[in-house]
Amino acid sequence: MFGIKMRASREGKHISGGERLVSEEKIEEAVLELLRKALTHENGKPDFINIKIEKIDKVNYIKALPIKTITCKNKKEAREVAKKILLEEGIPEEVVEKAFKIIDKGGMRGAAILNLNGERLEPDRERGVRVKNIDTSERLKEKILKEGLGTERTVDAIAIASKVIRLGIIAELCTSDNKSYTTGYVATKKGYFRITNLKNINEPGGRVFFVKDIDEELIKRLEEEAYIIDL
Ligand code: PML
Repeated sequence: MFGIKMRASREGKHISGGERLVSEEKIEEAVLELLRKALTHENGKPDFINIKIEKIDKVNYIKALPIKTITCKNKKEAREVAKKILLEEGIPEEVVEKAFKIIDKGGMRGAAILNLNGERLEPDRERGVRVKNIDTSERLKEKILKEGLGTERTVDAIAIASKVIRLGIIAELCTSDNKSYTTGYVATKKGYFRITNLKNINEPGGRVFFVKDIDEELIKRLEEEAYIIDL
């Protein structure tokens, strides 16, 4: 398999990124798809696009978390729903509130990591931890889109969420960087809960992983181990 990664920026500021894990004969198609994504992103036109292709020796196949959408009428209601799911996983309320502040501030390319005392554990606070070497199988992607379980954003995010939960992260909270995309999610071992209106239009987004503890080895696995998420 080959990992293909794209990142696009303007005046040094990140605009979009994406990745695919594909067999050799699909490289060309995947590169074009990522290039199109870079050139048409709603957050702006890039002046720099980087596309990297590398061979990956070992790929793990895992099942996607079950997807459920919870419709909320506004951000306040959505935050209550997210909080309830996180409290059920044993995340203290003050740690959930801290996570909301982190995603609302935005500006991180990767995820912040919080332990149950609310301490930040990611080694680089500007960058965060970036979950890489992931993709969604064609049939899972088709199921999500055809059955209306989610959107293209879900197809990307279910790969991140399923991998991190498999690696032992207790829960993930996420809102999109895309200005107009207001549906976010909470993922736990019980599922991937899409929550509408988890942020307001034009607000930044972010990602937080909740852990008991984390070490260098787990960060390396989150960033490097390759996973294709399937049905
Ligand atoms: C992102 O843009 O990376 C976050 C995606 C959130 C997806 C929520 C959904 O499933 O609709």
